[in-house]
Amino acid sequence: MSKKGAPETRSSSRRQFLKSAGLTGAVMAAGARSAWSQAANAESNPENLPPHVADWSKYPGQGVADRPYGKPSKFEAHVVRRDVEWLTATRQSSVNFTPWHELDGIITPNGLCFERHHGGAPDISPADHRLMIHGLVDKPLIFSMSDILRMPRVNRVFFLECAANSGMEWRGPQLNGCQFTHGMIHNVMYTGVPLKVVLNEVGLKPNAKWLLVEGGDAAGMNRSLPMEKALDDCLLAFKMNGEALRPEQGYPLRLVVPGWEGNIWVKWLRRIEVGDKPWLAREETSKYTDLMADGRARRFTFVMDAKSVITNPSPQAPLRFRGQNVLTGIAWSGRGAITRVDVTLDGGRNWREARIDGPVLERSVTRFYVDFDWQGEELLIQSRCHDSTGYLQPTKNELRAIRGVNSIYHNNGIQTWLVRANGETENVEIS
Ligand SMILES: Nc1nc2c(c(=O)[nH]1)N[C@H]1C(S)=C(S)[C@@H](COP(=O)(O)O)O[C@H]1N2
Ligand SMILES: [Mo]
Repeated sequence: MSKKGAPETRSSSRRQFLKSAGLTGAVMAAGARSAWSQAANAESNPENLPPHVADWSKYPGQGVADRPYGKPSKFEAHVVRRDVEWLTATRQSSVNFTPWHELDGIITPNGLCFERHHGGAPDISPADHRLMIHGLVDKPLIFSMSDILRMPRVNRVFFLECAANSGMEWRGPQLNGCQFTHGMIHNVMYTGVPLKVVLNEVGLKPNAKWLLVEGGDAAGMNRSLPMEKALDDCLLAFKMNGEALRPEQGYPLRLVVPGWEGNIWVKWLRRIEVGDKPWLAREETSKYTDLMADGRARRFTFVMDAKSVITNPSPQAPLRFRGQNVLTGIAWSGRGAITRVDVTLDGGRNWREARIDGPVLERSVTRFYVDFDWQGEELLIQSRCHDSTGYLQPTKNELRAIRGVNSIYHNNGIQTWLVRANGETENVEIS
């Protein structure tokens, strides 16, 4: 760990990452390591323990007017999104990461959902926001937010994963913490209008096959979306986890493209152009290709394949006690539901089926547990998941055999953590 708690880099392959991601420059990272320790393990004040009467039992607490909008306890101040300063040239065109090692269940709290934007996050007045739909339609229309809020809406839980999640890890272990290796994913309940409802309203011409979806931010992010997906399960979302989208998640309107890479989930959605083919030259997609070993590139790799990671223990959440312990993690698949998760504690010699708990939904994060006993032995822990298509999460070497190591995107390989005898946990790989 560096002084400032920057995730450690283990080789120079980050240069390759920066280069391929079209990013330059390097500085430092945020989040002191000490702050990562779990508050529940901090030293106790004996004055507050039995047989004494705890301080907070002696006086009334705060009143209901003190918190018009509630915040977490001050003891949870270390539970924050973190960024890695050297990863991108600017803080506007950058990314921060979800602290999965501090979360449980399947829902990511809005304030902890990782952010990725290419031109900073605007805060747009809903009164001034418009969505224009034009091109191969019968009736081009401009929708206001109040138009959209009067259309039939649905509630759906989905994960959003950036295709670059785990992108640093192609050549070997890089970043010490699941927040950094796997933090470019969040999972929330969206409320929104099915895209097909709005497309029905404008009326599609017979040759309407693709949509160009475009954001209203300074980056004017745009991508080509095939009509089949648009009419299947995409949403125009205005709420997440019950409340309005946060500015950084596209307030007042974002596109939800279930199971597909985060890049196409355009935020601050202002325009949809309907056409008969993709807009290859113009769009961001030219960057979102997967370079393979032989120099050829995979394009239109929209779907996020099944993937899992153990969030506890992990480098930011070491084991602290011998005896009874809880191992937990998350699994997800852009192709369907998670049907099973296996966990090994001994580097793959023995696997056991993890206990899945909480809702199991398609294209959503699923939570798993292994309740185990630890006597201070060294562990090599991994999880691997199966999805409803019968797919099994591959090892990193299986992925490399097909894709080489020049990729940034779509790294869904099995993650290994080494738990040392003192409980400290590290990002490693076993061959
Ligand atoms: N308008 C706009 N939409 C955007 C982006 C952007 O920069 N501008 N970034 C995309 C990328 S690359 C990702 S991974 C997701 C991230 O969504 P989040 O910030 O809610 O995590 O938004 C996508 N939508
Ligand atoms: Mo992304």
